[in-house]
Amino acid sequence: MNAGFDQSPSGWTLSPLATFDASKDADSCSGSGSVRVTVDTSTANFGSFSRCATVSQNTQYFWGYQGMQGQQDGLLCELAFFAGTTCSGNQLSSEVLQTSSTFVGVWTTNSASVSSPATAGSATIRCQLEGVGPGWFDQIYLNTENRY
Ligand SMILES: [Ca+2]
Repeated sequence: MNAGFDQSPSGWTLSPLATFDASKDADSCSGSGSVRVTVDTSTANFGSFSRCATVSQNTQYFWGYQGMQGQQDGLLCELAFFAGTTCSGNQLSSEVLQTSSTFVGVWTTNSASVSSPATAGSATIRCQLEGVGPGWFDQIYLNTENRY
């Protein structure tokens, strides 16, 4: 699912304040990159991006991301499950992974596991800046194995 933003943010939907950044990569991998998010303080719009993935019902999933914050206050990603395969309609459940690190300018990992609801068919991962920023995201995954 292009978890590492190799060459581009292909497969992800980016808001106007989220851009592909070829100069920053969580694994210092040339040819890869990350997504940079900023905030418009005059409108309080925060950069975000998301994608929809199909999921199985009643299944344990591992998910997470690597994030780097330009200032404290951070980053977050939200995982939300839906019935059907198009990530539409009412959310069945959701959970949020916020950066807990106070480190600035270094990549840190946030991960969790969750069981999909009995009627789940799809899930969105949506990530956004929640502070002054800027922030970067890389290696965003949702897997049945604990890896990206
Ligand atoms: Ca990358």
